[in-house]
Amino acid sequence: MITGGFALPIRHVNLIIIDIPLHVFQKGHVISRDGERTFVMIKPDGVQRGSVGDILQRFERKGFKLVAMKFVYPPADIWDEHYSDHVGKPFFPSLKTFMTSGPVCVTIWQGAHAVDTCRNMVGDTDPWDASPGSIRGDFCVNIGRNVCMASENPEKAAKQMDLWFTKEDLINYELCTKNVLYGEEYE
Ligand SMILES: Nc1nc2c(ncn2[C@@H]2O[C@H](COP(=O)(O)OP(=O)(O)OP(=O)(O)O)[C@@H](O)[C@H]2O)c(=O)[nH]1
Ligand SMILES: [Mg+2]
Repeated sequence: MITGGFALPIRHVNLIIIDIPLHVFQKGHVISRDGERTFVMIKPDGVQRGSVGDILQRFERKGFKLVAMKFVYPPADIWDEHYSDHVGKPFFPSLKTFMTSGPVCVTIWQGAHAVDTCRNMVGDTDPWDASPGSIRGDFCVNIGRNVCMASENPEKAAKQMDLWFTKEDLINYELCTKNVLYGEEYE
């Protein structure tokens, strides 16, 4: 029952009905089979614990397309840019030291809603909060050793992909499972 509020000035509303498929409005944009790209890194602890394969397999199993991958010893100063939001925070010096301590595996994945989905698959920053089933929920116990990262939004994804990869590093190929993965709801 409506108990309060105000009357809408209906006479001023021009109701135009256009037949737009529902999926156009999901997450505010058209769902494309090509989707979007995001950046995922296996951190030094993930590498040292022999978890690179297990972690990457999760993104493959989900149906995302691997478009770039590098195994690198990162230069110390890259973290000032990569984690620019955290420079000056109390944990930044130890974060930078740890992230420079060993090789990391950096990747780019592509698919529908890749940014949000990969982030959810990685899980909450503190493994204490991370749900079982997420990577951090399943692989680690310490916020400073949380094995894996994924970009938090499309802007960060674009910045991080540019920081770690050149255009030439991206491999252009068709995923042969694309049609069976996406079906007819995707353009
Ligand atoms: N020791 C400590 N480390 C922190 C804390 N907050 C963040 N970190 C570390 O800094 C990293 C970056 O922090 P955020 O960007 O806020 O968290 P996030 O996006 O889940 O993590 P990334 O995927 O690594 O970017 C985290 O993954 C942690 O390893 C903190 O309060 N204490
Ligand atoms: Mg982050």
